[in-house]
Amino acid sequence: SSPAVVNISDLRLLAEKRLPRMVFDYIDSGADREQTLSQNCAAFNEIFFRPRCAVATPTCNLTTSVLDQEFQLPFMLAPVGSSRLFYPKGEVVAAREAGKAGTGYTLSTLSGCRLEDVKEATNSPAWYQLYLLGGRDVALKTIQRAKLAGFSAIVVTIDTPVSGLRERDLLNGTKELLSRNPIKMLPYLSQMVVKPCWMTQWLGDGGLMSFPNVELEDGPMGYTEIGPALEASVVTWEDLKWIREAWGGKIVVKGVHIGDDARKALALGVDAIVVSNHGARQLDSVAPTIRVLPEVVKAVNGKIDVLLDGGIRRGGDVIKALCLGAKGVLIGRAYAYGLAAAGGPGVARAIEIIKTDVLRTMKLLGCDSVKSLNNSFITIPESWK
Ligand code: HOC
Repeated sequence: SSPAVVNISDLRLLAEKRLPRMVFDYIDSGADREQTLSQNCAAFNEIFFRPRCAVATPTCNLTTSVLDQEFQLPFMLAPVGSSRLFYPKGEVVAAREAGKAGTGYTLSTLSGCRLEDVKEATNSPAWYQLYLLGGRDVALKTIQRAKLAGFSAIVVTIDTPVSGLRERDLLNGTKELLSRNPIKMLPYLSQMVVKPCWMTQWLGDGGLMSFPNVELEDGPMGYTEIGPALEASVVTWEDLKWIREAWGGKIVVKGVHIGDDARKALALGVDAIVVSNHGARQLDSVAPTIRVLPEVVKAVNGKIDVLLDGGIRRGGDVIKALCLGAKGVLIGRAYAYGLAAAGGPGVARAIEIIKTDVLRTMKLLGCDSVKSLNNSFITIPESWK
């Protein structure tokens, strides 16, 4: 908890220092011209607070309940693929820190750690994010493992009918790195050798990335070739119905942008929705998530929980989303930078920064419980209404 790290941008700079370009940009970049990437953050600046002054709030309650589970904080950790590239045992490390803070962790299908080990690392709620890679049979094995391991919800991402175009990843050879084929990686090795600290830790953690929760057949080289599977995870409403039945527990749909899709998800019997544009990594030029949150909240009319991710870098952003009707938010890059900068202490610092921001902002707003936040605490642009 170095005093030099006062905000998430500071963690981002430390991550950039430690990581090879291909790994840093994998976290940092977005799709196409990255319009939505910058606007996810910038849109929060269009919302202004309306504080109640001369109000004492000696205690502030930050707990929220989502899917009937208690979270000590109104934010949880979002699924972030390939976290083991950022730091040894990255997914386990991040889940452990979420658990210590009393908040949730969502494990990506594209985890480098076994889902059982990740679940074991936390006593707080852990959700499993599912891609349909390799078809329903492959997914079914993972669903059964996730159930057995004790994940309390499955999160189905619906915005990946094809992978978004991340130009920085193309230039840097990120796909080649994930392909696990050392020959394909050769041209990009120079990015790694200039980061000896990362490289030593990465090799110590086993080196080449693997995806132990996606039980694909091994390719001709004797290892799982994840590359082609990363091109798409097509999930239709029919698939969602199948997943809901195969899982038989709480189900969250992630990647909703519009009221119509929210209503479809509701009709299908899902338990929660995440308003998400995949951290601006899929379709560029979609509206920032905070901008479309009111439409989705209105569409579900309080019948299920609505969460949001995208662009959260400060506690004030969390509070603005709650004022607009979200039950909580997910942070992705904010903690991934911390993980990449310093492992567990980096994730802990990211959580602490946002938590203390939330607490301070609540006091400045004159509100003593996040459950009491509503749209009377903010002003939004006329065009959002
Ligand atoms: C399966 C097709 O969520 C990311 C990950 C992977 C997206 C792959 C999409 O990098 O955003």
